[in-house]
Amino acid sequence: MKPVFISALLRLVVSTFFIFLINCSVLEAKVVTYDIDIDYKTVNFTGKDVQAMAVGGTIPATTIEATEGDILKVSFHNKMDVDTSIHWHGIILPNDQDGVPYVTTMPIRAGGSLDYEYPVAQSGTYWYHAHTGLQEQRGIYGALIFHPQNKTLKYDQEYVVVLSDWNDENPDQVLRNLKKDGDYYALKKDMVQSWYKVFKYKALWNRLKQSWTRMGPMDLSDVGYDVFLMNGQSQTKIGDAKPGERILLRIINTASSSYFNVEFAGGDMEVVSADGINVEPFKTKRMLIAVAETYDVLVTLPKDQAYELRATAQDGTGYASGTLGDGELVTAADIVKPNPMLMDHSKMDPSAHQEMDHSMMRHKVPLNEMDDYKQLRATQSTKLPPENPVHEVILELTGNMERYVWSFNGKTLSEEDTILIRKGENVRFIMPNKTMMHHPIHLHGHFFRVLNGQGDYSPLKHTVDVKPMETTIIEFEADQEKDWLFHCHNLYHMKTGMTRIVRYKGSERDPKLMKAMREDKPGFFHDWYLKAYVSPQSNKVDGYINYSDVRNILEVEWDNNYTGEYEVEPVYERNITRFFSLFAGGDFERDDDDEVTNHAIWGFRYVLPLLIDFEYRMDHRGNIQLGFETTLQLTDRLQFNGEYEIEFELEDRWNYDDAHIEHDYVVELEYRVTKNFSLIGNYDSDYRGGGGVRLRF
Ligand SMILES: [Cu+2]
Repeated sequence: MKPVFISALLRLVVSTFFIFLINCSVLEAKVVTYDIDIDYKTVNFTGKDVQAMAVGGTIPATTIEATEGDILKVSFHNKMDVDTSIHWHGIILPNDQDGVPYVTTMPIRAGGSLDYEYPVAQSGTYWYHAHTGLQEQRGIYGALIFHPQNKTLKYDQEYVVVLSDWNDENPDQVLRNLKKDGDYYALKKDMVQSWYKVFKYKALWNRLKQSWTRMGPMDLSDVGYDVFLMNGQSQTKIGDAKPGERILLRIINTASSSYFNVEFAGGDMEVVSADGINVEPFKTKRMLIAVAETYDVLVTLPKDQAYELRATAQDGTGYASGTLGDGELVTAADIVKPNPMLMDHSKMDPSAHQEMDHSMMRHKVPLNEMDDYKQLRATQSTKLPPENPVHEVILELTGNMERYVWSFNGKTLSEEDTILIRKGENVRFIMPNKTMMHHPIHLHGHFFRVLNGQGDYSPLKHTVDVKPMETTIIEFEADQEKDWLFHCHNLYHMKTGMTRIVRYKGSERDPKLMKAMREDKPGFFHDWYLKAYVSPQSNKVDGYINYSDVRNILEVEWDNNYTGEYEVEPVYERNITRFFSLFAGGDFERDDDDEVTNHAIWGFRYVLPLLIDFEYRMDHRGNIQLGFETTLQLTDRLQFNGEYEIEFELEDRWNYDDAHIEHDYVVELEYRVTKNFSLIGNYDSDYRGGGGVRLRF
């Protein structure tokens, strides 16, 4: 035979063999399909009917299950009149299946459908949720369970436990309220951090230290929720467990902004997996689960009784409860509502930790921030390939609670959208948290190592809780392509700017997505918010209007009395940092001598230690004015507002030789009857004393 023929024959045999192999693996992969509607649904969690959004007709959504090695095919049909989207949280999949509208995937159009299809390349407990607006808070979340091909853990039963938070109030309104006042829900949560409480709890030193460094008080949550849910109910029965059985609980925190302390009344929980990946098992009595994290725990019912699994919101404002087993109920211990007054995160280094724990116990504050992370240890080495170049990125977690803007390195997504990385590097994110809140930070499409002191066995996670005033370091091998979202999983923080796109250099986003984004203008994080008040009082009327986005503020402040005096001040203000802004505008005034002055003004505003707002202002005649303003929350409802101005008034323009000095001040006591209605008593150096009301809009 001719050699040409032999080689051709050989090629045929070899290629047939490979085609056979490929077919085998395709044949082996089972295709799991789901066909699911997304639609509005009327729910009633509080005694009031409210329109929610539901996937597959339920909240939480239909649990989607498959086995590692399967092909998962899910068709979603959007029956609503608004676009939606579904993101697969913690799943390694092709970029275009990730489900972030305009970034990786098209939105699921109002009235339209979208098909997902990807190979299931992992096992464990995960979840899925909407990535459009604040729809997740309205009900679009559910469990996603990928079973292992070979079960290594021994247990008799497994149950899914989906934790979430719910408000009847529309989440868009919740965000508008937070934009008006970052502490909007403090009263509802009974978490107002007043000076009365500072003295009551002898927390003066803490408070002074915090305000000296211009930090507001420690905060465990922004939103005051109506109810917390376990598998869609505030009280539920979990499975049909029998005493002695080993039960695997797949606990998923799908809440929009609540962390939960989870405790089981039947004894310790054995943590066997975190964020879907098995860890070295360890036992714990109680665990704090951050937003978007998942944990698998093993429990056993000691006797033939019912045992409570309780998930208490970290801020202590409520809990969701489930029972395992039948018979007389054994309840989990009540968790004392934490007292943020006594939490001093300015000295949270390991050596100080002991001290803090001690002082918290002395005040009967629960140790609800147990260090599960330190105990998390991978079952095999997670070391990154040492030959890869290392790319370090410092991402400070930053925020402005007063304006309710959350950001990385002081910039929101609308101002700086991408973190550029290269395929084949080991990327390390160093994240110092400069705020007084926890942030659950999540990266799409990757697992990262959390450097928690476990060395080569650092655990792999997709979501990590970064504690107030602490630094967390994560690292991962850049082994994907294109764009992946990286953000705080507190829905309201994500929406107001604490988001980035991790972009692989040299691989482009699908032009179809860019085009859709240009056409739809989803206006990510570029929203404008309005806040205003008016105070008719016996001696004067004053008012304030503020219309602002992330950096720009248009504001008008005015006051007048009933005899023709007035002052109106419209300005444009540009926020440079959390503490510093520039402004320019006009000042129009008529004083008690009927003298009218119209001045152009400009200057800067700066936040001084002890949270005193300072203003330096000059007008076009050279007059200079220094202003100081502060608010002290005295009790839950009573606050003191004070304002003091020194003016250097010139007889002649720009001639400082004969400047005369004037003092102006306003002091107010404001009693908040509701969030939008207050009683006011004031003394004003221009208008004398009086009283009245303040209406907020
Ligand atoms: Cu956050």
